[in-house]
Amino acid sequence: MQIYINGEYFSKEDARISVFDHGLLYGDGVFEGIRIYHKRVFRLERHLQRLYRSARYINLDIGITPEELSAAVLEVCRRNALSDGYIRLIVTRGTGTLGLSPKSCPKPTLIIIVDKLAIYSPEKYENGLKVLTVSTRRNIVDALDPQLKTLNYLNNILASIEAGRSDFDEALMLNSQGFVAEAAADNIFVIRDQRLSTPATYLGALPGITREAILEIAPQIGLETCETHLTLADIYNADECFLTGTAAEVIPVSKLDGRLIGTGKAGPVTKQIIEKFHQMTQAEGTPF
Ligand code: PXG
Repeated sequence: MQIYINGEYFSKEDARISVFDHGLLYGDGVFEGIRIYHKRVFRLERHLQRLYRSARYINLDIGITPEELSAAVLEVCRRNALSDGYIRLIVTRGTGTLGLSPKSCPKPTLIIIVDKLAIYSPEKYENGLKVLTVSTRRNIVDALDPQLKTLNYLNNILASIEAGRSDFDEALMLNSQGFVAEAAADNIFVIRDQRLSTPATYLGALPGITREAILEIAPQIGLETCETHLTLADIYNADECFLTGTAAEVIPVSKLDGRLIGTGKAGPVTKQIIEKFHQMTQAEGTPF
């Protein structure tokens, strides 16, 4: 494995950053998780756009252009020669002093890791996930906007711990007003009466790259789409429900808080969407 740090390559054992890096000290940074399918990077441009938006939000100058970063990502992919895998792109504020001011950090730390991906078992794609609505609410927009992908994932981690402690597969998070936001690391969709709905991003959902792809696929199979307010009642009473994310792709939800959703197995529309999404990942992507 060859890991990129600030323009240099290191083995997994030698890839190190300073304990004074503000990404570690304060979670001060941004990141992306990107998928490689068949030696092609899926929606690289959209991931880079989101990364630069996240960086702008935290007032971080990445220091190189999106074109240069894109070339670096593709070079790391080439060097690691994985035909299917996962890219983790991290930009931290860089090395500074123990004070939290970014003024002590002259240069950001840019890390690119390419690795194999750990995913849910095939059984979960057939029988669906058991999801728990957790008490941890999604970060509020006026404190840390969940539309950006920052290194500050404690909110999601606390949610994930809560669900895991009760042996659920995933956590569903509400926003501070009680509307459905998203799962701990995935977006949520419901299908009812041939309409596909997902929480609007301003309600606390990340604008997922997979979410975006699913919103493109839906009209192709005759579904209306809607980005809106959803409550728990909308999920409990859905015909079908699934989560989307770079790692999970499209995965059905069979149970939420003890309520069976639909038949409790992957529904027919969800299966169609999974099929279309697979076709998309096979056909698209930036080659390296
Ligand atoms: N919401 C949150 C909070 C996320 O972190 C998504 C939604 C889905 O977005 P994308 O763009 O991936 O469709 C994410 C993405 C991991 C891992 O290591 C997490 C994500 C992506 C890749 C890997 O658990 N989260």
